[in-house]
Amino acid sequence: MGTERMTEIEEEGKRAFAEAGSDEVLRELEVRFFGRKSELTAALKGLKDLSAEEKREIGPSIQGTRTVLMEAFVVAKERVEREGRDWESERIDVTAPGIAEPLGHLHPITTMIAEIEDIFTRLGFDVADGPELENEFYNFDALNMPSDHPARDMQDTFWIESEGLDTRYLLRTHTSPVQVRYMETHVPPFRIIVPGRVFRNESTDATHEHTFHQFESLVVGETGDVTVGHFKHLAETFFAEFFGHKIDVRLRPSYFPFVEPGFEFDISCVFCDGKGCASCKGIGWIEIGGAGMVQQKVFEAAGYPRGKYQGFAWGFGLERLAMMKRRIPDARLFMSGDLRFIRQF
Ligand code: FA5
Repeated sequence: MGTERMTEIEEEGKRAFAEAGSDEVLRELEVRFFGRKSELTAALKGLKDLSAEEKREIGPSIQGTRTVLMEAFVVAKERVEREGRDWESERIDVTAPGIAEPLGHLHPITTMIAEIEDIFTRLGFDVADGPELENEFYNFDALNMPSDHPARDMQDTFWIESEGLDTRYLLRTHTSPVQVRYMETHVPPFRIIVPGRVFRNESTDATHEHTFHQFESLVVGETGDVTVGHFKHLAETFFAEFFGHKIDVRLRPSYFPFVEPGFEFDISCVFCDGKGCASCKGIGWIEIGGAGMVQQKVFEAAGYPRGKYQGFAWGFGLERLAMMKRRIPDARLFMSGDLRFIRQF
């Protein structure tokens, strides 16, 4: 078989592959040109019987024809596949609106903590925190409430079984224990805020939940540097920023063992501007939290010398503030896990 025959096969094959219109035809052509009984295969097999000179003469043309036809076959295969596709059924409308994945978002209390932290950090406050599982010393004793102190009954407590331990554990009833924890490791002057979750073993209603959030603040300096006047000004500044308009703060004498003098503080009603409405029961003021000048016994519990420092502490409930700002009727909604409520924020 000579090189002329190879050229003929090549031409014939190229034409046949170019004209092939279906998979079946292609399979037939594959057998015809590359199959065991094809002329090409026979020619390749026959090479071994040729002399070296003949091999040199005809070998390359056999190989060349095979390569050309293989390429023609691949091209034809791709073309047949492309032509056979139902492109219309595969059309993608890139302008069709997508299907939105459901997205979660921050809990309203979390958002409010961030908002309040933002206001205080702009005023130069640091943010501190402490454990929710607290021990008796920090939650009570260090705050001037030894175990026989009647004030312990003011906050109904979830006690943790602590048998065999060297101290009794509980779920903290307020954020005030962080005052002592912070002072143990810091030297005045400082100003901090402490947002946190607290727990009380009490029956619930629209303004009482067993699990809620408090915001504590503590400002301490050398004796004479920090006064009740500073507290009132700070509270008015904070609440005005928080509600977006001027707010008055008033103090009423009250008792908390860890402050002396102690106060409860009210803000002018945010709904009627102090004129008197249903929300403030016609009084014009709304009760917000507790405050006072830090008891020297608390400084002593934290390891400070008596009389060297002076400061104020205050704390308020976050749910009650959120209820006021967003007009939410029930404190129990926040921890209810009801997504219909959460999704509104
Ligand atoms: C305290 O917890 C003091 N630690 C606050 C304090 C700090 C006083 C620093 C002095 C100096 P009281 O028990 O009143 O105080 O709680 C403070 C606030 O938490 C209340 O004014 C109220 O807004 C909120 N609160 C109390 N109990 C609940 C409850 N069960 N559900 C929702 N909010 C509550």
